[in-house]
Amino acid sequence: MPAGVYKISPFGTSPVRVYCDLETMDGGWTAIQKRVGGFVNFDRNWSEYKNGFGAAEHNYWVGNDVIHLLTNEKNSSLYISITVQNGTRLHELYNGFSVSNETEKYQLFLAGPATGTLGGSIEADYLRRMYFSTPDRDNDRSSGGNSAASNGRKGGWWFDKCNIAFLNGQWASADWIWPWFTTVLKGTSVRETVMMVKRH
Ligand SMILES: [Ca+2]
Repeated sequence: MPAGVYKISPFGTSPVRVYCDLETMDGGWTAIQKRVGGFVNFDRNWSEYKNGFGAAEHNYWVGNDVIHLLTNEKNSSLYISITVQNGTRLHELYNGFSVSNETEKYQLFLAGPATGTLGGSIEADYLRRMYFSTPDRDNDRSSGGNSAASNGRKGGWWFDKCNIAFLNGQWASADWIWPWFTTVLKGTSVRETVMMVKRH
């Protein structure tokens, strides 16, 4: 079974098309986010992030409800990779990853230790227990506004008061602030991103 797009039905849902990586670290990875080329806009509202958008062949967000279903048994790992413009693929692995349901604002749980080449321990500290925000839904920890709608962001994510990691920014833009602090600091540096999950 080669890497590619497959249909899954997590816990009896209607089939969802996902990209599967069958090579990285023994394979078995289901991509919940994938971006290459940037021709799908990630500046989307709550409902779109809930239900997913884009196409698994190139650029997509699988949907927060599906991410919850895939991870709610709390036995999943998260693998993130960012390929930068010179072709170097940086990655980070977290042994624990889950996302709660919509009522709980898709709260993120992330457990270390983080291992990889992106450098992810401070990201784990920032992301851990954050709620999901979108431009039309402010669940961040900033009382001054909505990070998901601010300049340099404009996309759904688990924002704190600001962010030091953000993979859903404006593609190839200098305004895409900090895809991954401290290793990938501008959206112009990003050629490809993938977020993948696998059950232990
Ligand atoms: Ca706020």
